[in-house]
Amino acid sequence: MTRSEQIFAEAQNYIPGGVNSPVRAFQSVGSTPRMISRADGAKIFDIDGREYIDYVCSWGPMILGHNHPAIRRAVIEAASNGLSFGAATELEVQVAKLICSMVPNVEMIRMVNSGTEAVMSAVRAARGFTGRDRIIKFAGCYHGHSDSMLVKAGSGVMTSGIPDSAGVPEGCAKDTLTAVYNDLDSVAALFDQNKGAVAAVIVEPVAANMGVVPPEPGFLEGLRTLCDQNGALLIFDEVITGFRLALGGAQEYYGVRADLVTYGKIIGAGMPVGAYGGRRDVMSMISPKGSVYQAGTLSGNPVAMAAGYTQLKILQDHPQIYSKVNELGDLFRNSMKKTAEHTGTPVSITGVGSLSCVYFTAGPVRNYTDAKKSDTAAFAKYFLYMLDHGFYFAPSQFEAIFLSTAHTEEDIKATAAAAEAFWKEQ
Ligand code: HOZ
Repeated sequence: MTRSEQIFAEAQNYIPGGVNSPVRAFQSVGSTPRMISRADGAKIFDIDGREYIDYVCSWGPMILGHNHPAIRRAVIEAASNGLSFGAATELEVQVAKLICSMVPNVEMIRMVNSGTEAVMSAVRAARGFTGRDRIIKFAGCYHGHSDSMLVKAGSGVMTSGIPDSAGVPEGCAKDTLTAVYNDLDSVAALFDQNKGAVAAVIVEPVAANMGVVPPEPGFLEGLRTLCDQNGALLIFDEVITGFRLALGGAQEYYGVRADLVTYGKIIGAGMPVGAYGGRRDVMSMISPKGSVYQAGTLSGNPVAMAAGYTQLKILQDHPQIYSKVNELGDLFRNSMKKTAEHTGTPVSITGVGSLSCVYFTAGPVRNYTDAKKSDTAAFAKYFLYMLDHGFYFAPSQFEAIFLSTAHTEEDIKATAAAAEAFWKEQ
């Protein structure tokens, strides 16, 4: 038994399922988690002395790679002044100002502690602003685990095959309407059936919790138009795409304006942070300025803000970072496509910028129903082979592959070579 296995066995006694978040459990790939002890650059290391090229990047925020020296220094310095004040700081104002200067249409922003909290709060703001209750979301999009968003959700919910979580009151779920990603007609139909009742449409502008499904040309623009026609707000959940596709996130990358935007861990460079922001008139509804209540002792935590500010400034000062990670993304997809062709493997490789997915289905994958056609048993075999050969992917078919500036062309070529060796054996 490895140490990871021993510790995981013990973990079962104290933590539900032995993990603090379901997607870490390795349940869907028929294995148990490697216990990670540290990470540096593009690599993570487990307590059994193995090292891996990491394609999870803490589920996205490590766009500069792990343990970046400038961010580490900023965290240590901030921590030496105290860990939490529960009071206003100058730094949180600087972070807010920086984000408002970087992101189109974000005029005001409020820090919270996770993407879940950001979405929960943004939805409340949209309801408060419009005086309406219903929300349209897309099957397979994941917006954290608040009650009203656990309807046809992606990520761990999709991986574990739970259609909708137990414990969500019917009253919460009834106001969540579900549309089909990349299908504007399905959205228009919901608006027609719920005239004057829809507060907002919430969407991952690149769906990255059912694998990675990019928006088809016209989809995001069409959502904007439908929202305008029906007096609803458009919320972009940029927990994954924010500051990753471009400095201004998907709004900048696709040139489509959202009314509200939600962010997660990337704002804290991996520290526990989230945020929501957008139009001044909507954000002015938030307490204590307005009547939509939302609060939190740890919101704008000084250590997290120091980490986030440092990462965001590096991104702002070095815009070439985006061409670099996006080129690495192209290289990853092209290398894996060639490998699949050489070996006659029926996979569909999707992605945009530094986000990718290898679906074990011939595709095309345009939405949740297509993604669900993937052969998850074939994915599991591939995943375990790659893990054993030093490549750490998310232990689920329905999560994204993330790249950072610390990854190299050699890392990607080695990954494609390992996949080729495995697929040749099949
Ligand atoms: N939902 C994110 C992955 N798509 C975060 C990982 C988690 O749920 O633990």
